[in-house]
Amino acid sequence: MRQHSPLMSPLVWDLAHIANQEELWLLRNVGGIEPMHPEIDPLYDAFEHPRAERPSLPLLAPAQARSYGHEVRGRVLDLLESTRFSGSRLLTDGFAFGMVAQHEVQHDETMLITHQLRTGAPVLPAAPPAPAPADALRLPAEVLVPGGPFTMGTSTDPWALDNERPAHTVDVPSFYLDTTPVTCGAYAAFIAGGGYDEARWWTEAGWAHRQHAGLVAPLYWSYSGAGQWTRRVFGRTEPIEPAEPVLHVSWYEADAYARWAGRRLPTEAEWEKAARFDPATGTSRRYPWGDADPSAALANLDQPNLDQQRLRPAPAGSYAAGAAPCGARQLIGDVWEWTSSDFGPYPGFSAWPYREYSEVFFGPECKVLRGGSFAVSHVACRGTFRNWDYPIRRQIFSGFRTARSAAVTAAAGRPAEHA
Ligand code: AVJ
Ligand code: FE
Repeated sequence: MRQHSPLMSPLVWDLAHIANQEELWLLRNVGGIEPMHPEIDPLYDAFEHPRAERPSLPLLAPAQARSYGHEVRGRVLDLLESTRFSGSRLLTDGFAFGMVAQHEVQHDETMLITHQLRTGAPVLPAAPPAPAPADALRLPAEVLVPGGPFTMGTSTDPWALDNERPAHTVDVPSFYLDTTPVTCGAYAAFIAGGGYDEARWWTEAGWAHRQHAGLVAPLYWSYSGAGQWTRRVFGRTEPIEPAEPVLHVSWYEADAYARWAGRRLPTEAEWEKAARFDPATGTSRRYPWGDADPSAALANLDQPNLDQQRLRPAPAGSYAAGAAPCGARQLIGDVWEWTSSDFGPYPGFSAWPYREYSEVFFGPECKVLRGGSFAVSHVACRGTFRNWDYPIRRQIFSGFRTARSAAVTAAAGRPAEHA
């Protein structure tokens, strides 16, 4: 019931909101069934009540929220048995069911973000971090993605959401992309090198935010002296793992790191080309490794549902089997990756089935994140999937990797290289 941060809903709101959306889209829209509790609809409409307001609403209590969810799910399973996946756009390929399934797992990640924010008992027993991959040290720092057109987005993936559509051709000049996400160790070097102290690495808005918010390190990091950092991970404090991708950085911090390193964030099109383009066939894959569904050997996804729950990214260089044709690893899973791009419509976009999923967020206020985190379900993860948030946000499971244009000689960034 409690609100752990004004940025997040009370967990019990997410629980009943999941059920309410399922009721709206499946029982009412698809099934034509009468509303079960029309009086509660406005409470769970995300656009009627911003997150900060939600704790003061007369929400269903946990037991009521659970029984509402079970009641809806039982009726939905009955409906599913008698539904034919044809006859309307909402039903084709079971889209409405797919959309609702994706909505639920997205809120599962949201709820895990709340668990990371909250204080109190640890979420999980301590599990040792995964070992670093054997070839991590031999991996090239960056990979080349050759220039040329590729197919971005999709018109055929049956459960793709409106913002991933339609497929269209984008010409992406040659560029280099980090083989792995930026690690905690590399990020600690940015901090130690004065990255947070010099305005020249930051955009104007980023520097203003860094000053105003007093940023000195990623969210959840604490300085323990002598160059050492600890961080809070789901209720436990531990030393940072230098080999793990950095988490909980804002777009402004990611962008500043990239400039300090003499590089830049990749555009969204660059990210997707690196993740999907297969030069051997000239086509775009569903995932970096091909079209096969994700598995535990290919990507760090679905962590909330695994038996061996670590609830954290794997060390940089993991998942060799999930590498893209260009050689980049961990594009899917582990950490959401900030791109330089604003969230906008693809050419030919049309809002469907509701404007409030994507369209109302289009514009320069939101930056796109790609690839999915350890907390993302495979149901809501693919090479075309787009996430977005404000550039100051960092309670999300956000990291990044950097890029540079191949045609241009990399400008020396950090002071050491000028010296
Ligand atoms: C795509 C993660 C930005 O949580 O605001 C959940 C997903 N949309 N319910 C969000 C979503 C409606 C959305 N993000
Ligand atoms: Fe929602």
